[in-house]
Amino acid sequence: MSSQIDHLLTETRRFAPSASFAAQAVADRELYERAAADREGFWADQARALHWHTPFTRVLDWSNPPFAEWFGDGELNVAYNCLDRHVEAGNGERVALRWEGEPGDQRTVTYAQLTDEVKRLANVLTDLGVERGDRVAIYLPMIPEAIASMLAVARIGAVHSVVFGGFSADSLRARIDDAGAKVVITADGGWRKGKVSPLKPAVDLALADRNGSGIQESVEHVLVVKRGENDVDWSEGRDLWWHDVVPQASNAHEAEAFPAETPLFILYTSGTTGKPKGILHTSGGYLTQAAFTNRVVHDVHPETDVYWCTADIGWITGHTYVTYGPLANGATQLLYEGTPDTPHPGRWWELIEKHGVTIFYTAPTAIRSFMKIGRDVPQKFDLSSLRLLGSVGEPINPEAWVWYREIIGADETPIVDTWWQTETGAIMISALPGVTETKPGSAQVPLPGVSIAVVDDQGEPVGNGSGGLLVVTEPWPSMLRGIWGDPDRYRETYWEKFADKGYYFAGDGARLDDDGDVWLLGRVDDVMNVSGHRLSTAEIESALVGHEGVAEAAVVGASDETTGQAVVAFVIIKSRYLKQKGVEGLGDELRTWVGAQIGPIARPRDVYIVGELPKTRSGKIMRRLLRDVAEGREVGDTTTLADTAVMSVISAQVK
Ligand code: 6R9
Repeated sequence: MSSQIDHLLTETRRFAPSASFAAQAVADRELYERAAADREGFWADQARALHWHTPFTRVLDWSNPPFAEWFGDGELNVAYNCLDRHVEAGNGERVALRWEGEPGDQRTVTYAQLTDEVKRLANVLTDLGVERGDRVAIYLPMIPEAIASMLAVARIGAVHSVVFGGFSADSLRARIDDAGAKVVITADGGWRKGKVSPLKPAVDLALADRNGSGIQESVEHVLVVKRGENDVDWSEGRDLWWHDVVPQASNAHEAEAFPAETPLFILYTSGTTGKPKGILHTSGGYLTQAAFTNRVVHDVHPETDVYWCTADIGWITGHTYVTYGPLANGATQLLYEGTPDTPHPGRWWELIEKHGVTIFYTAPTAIRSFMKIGRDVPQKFDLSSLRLLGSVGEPINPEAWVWYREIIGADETPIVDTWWQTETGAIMISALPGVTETKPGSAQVPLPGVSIAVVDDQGEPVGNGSGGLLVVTEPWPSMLRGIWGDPDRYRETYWEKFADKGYYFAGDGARLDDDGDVWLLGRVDDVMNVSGHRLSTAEIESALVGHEGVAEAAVVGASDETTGQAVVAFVIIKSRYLKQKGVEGLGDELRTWVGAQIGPIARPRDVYIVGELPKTRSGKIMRRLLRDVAEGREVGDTTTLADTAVMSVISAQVK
């Protein structure tokens, strides 16, 4: 890793903002000065851009760390801020969502229409018994109803837990159970890669008879959007069609004011253990930073821009930069249901041309896969409407950055490489377009109001030109407020490592260059980043050992040209199983198995069947060595292994 970063640090290309971009940019240099002079006052100013039913008088309460309160005595309604207030300001006819389905069907939803739909759905949810603080699971494709569902749940002070539609029934069940969801909102199916991918059957499976499981079913109702037109089973009394209840419901619904710290959502993300963590976000601080960062980093001019963030709402990027940020700002955005290459490899570029997209925010893995296909595909389309490009989810290598700028951005648009996490809720490190001179491959500088440092194991700053661990040194408005139901794990995971300093430990390695700019080096824990999605090695290992043939498994993230990292599994097969069934086809069977257990994104790229795994004397698997094998490198230092011969055996078996 460090040789790779040294290579990156020799990157010397610099791109100053054009005078014309700078002249119209939302951000300016003064933001840094104001935030440096009075950090809390700066965030209070940003919060006042929202509508508060009851204005706050306190900004930050950090008297009980690591549990923060922001704007604690203020009251607001998140959905009101994203909807009604734009309608009341006379912008009801502005388009909120320009939606396109994968098969090419289209819908245009104005702020007035979206407000109306959300009010009806809020009434439906209330009639179904959903009250303030109750949890609602959302398992939907990228259709306007998905956005409406999140906002309706928020409107009544309930808490949503969006589960990515690509997750399996088992993953869905674990998330429903952990949150104790009362209602699930889903669809019959959604369009993916040219066909309907069913969703309702996974919900049925997740809620199937639990006799003997010892788990009390929390779900009372399942609300189903008709999208895929696929046949679905029906549980009378439990299941309801959206089209039977939402259009009929009253569109009169007054948004109630809730305290700023009212829980807004839980979003599960992979940690270092097998059990996903339910990251909890609350209302006022989250919405403040979501709206602010979307405005200044994405340079959103709501009257004129057509903004497109390609993330699914199943991930934090979809929460903050599809639903809450842009809608709080009253922006017009494109929402697309399908995959980038269906029905043809130029589908995204076609959408940009057709809808006149001006701001485009996507992940390095997508950019690299387009690079692989070749520039002639995007060059067939008119991309001249684009004026700003963004990147999120993993480090973007300079080659991809430069390709993105040249081929997609006409060698002209600024690129913002934005570092943040599910836990941080919103962007933390990024260039400000129109202000910062950008460097390909570096996320660069903390945003105004955000305090970060790169430190050594003792929490001491490493200084320019050195590498260490990335920490956040002061609380920020959109920070996580905890892990659902597990305050101890919250403390241990993020705050214990630098407890004496009170720093938040992000789990990422980073390096400062001579200018003090930040270069992210990837995770320092057992979390992989595959196509911008976080997966834990432990979670996949536990799925593998759940297979009848597997005795032991070790999983590593190996670097991959397209997906950033790829899942590579090393498994030891039970000898009885080997005698009876042999290894023929077993690798493929295990790949499919993991896909079914967790979801297709977790499917290993390679499965190696080995006789032994490298372990330390205390029995810890040395993943570092397996990564060397998986990446085809010479195996590193093996002196701490209990059995130093084991690596040569494994290397031979892998070949
Ligand atoms: C928003 C999101 C968080 C992890 C994070 C880091 C990696 C995200 C990055 C980046 C380098 C960037 N990451 N953005 N690494 N440069 N611009 O992706 O949230 O899914 O929770 O992942 O992703 O490793 O710790 P999440």
